[in-house]
Amino acid sequence: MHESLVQLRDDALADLAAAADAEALEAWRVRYLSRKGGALTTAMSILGSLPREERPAYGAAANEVKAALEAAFDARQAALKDAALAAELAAGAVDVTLPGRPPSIGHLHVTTQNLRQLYAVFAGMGFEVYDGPDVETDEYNFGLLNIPAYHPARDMWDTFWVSQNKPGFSEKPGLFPKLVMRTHTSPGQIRAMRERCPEPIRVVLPGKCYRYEQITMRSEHQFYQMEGLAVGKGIRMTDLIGTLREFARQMYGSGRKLRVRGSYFPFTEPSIEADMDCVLCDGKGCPVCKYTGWLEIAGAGMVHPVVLRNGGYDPDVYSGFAFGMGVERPTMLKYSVKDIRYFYGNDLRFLGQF
Ligand code: FA5
Repeated sequence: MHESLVQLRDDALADLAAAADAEALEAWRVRYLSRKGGALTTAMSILGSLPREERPAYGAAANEVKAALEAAFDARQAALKDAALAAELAAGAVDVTLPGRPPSIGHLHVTTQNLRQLYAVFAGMGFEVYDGPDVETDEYNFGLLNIPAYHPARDMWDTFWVSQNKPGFSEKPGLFPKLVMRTHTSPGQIRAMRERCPEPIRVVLPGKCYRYEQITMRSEHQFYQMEGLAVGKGIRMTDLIGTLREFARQMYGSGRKLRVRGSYFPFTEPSIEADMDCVLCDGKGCPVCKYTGWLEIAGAGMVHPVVLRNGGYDPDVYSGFAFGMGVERPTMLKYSVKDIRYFYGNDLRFLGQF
């Protein structure tokens, strides 16, 4: 082979081996294989100046070098691509020996925790949980609880009415029952009584209540209540007071004191408010109990004879007591939560504390 071709081939292969990336590879291709001014083209161009008898051998050798360089180029290009891919894979590889990221584990909402605690305390006194619907008829929410349409006590429960787009509803008012989002859990009393009558009853009725209220730090338009109802023969006010005292002690500590004050609810007669001595200052007086030493825990009373009758029980034979308590407000007192809106604002910084 012509010496200059051997030199060209060896130089080119050495340079190719040193080309470490795509850019260097392209520069090499231009330098050696480019048709315009590439080293091989230049080597071919001297063919005409050679003696005639040397030309075939030179031409064949030049083609051989060209084929060798092209094959070497392809091989180098493939090798560099493979190396780049391998480097990319290595950089993005999952290291299976690294410790895993711990999944964040949730827990029950503080209201659910409280409700379960309430169920447990009352279950210990023989009360079972009884569920009523969130959407009630006007009759169950008010009428059967001795709150007729004109009764001023209806103002105590500003109400979300449920619109009913049933055909014929507007033309024939009264044909369909008027529906409300229940304003309290008390309508469940009627449901439990009508289902169980004439059996004795001991139930708690938890659930969400809805009131068309101004939202403030103490008042939400959706909040939980838990109702209690006991019906049977010979049930007296002292049973009610004993039940609430036992509840206060189990829930808030064995030394808790209970006091009752006269009150008014249309569905209980007589009606009371039950207070316990303040859990934060032990009854000495603090900002939470507004320096009275007492915290309100429930509205309650003896089931009104009209309500007993509406539930199917003869008030001359049966008697009963009922109580109703909020869930969020006592929790606010227990944990010094300043604003009721935190409960359902879904801020994990708040909820994670419980
Ligand atoms: C009632 O709703 C009566 N049904 C309770 C009752 C039942 C009395 C059985 C007698 C016998 P009251 O409107 O006071 O009562 O509400 C009871 C509790 O619900 C309140 O003490 C309070 O803790 C809670 N509550 C009422 N309105 C709101 C509100 N807007 N936001 C948060 N909690 C509220």
